[in-house]
Amino acid sequence: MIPRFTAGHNHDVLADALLKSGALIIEGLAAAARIEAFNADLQPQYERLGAEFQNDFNGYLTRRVGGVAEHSSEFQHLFAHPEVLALAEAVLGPHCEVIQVGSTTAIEILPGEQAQVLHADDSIYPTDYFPFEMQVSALWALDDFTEENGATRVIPGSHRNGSHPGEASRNSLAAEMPSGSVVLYLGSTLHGGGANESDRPRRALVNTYTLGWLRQEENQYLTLPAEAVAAQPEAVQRLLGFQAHGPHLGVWPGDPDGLWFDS
Ligand SMILES: O=C(O)CCC(=O)C(=O)O
Repeated sequence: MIPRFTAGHNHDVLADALLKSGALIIEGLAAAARIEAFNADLQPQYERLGAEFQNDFNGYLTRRVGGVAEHSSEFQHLFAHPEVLALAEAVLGPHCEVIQVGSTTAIEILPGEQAQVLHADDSIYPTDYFPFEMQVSALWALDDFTEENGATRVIPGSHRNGSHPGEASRNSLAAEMPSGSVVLYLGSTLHGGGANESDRPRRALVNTYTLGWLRQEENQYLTLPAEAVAAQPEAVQRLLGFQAHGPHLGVWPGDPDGLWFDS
């Protein structure tokens, strides 16, 4: 079972559930109007760029868009949602000074797409060197997610400190949830997009958060135009990596904390 909560639940309870199960769902975290506006902003981008990301891993009936901060003014509200950030902080905060973005990806799984191979997002890092989680992913349902339309599949307990069930018992579960809900999973939790056997696309936004001293999966400094960064509130700019990690790592002349001349 994927633990399931509604918005406004106690953060400590949620953090415990995430660390124990490796995944959890929070229903009804974003208003329908916000999701509708985000989808409207992204639709032309799927048409323009979405097919460029098609490959064996992403699928050939899936359209993706990266660098999402540039494409919708609604992005910031999902990316910096306080309940999501509280959980990312709870998992990652003990191992870094500040957390930061890993990647931002809008995903449209089209009818007929097969299930994606199950994987752990933190496989991009040398996780064997570190005895703690390096990443948290927050995948927002931008349509109602059902088993039929390709709801993200998750294996609770498959994370590094989980029960590590044997291959035979590794049955993935569909993160069924209404639009505006989010499924969070640890970087080491096995998951993947489901097969879309419906006749409509299934849309999602997945943002990953990582330790502030790691390299970003999606390099925001070179991906986002300066105007797109400047349009974000300061807290979002910082989360996108536009702040140093501690007093010495990643400083630059425009550092918001004036660390450049101190380091
Ligand atoms: O689209 C989904 O449901 C999951 C996508 C995913 O896990 C990935 O591409 O890393």
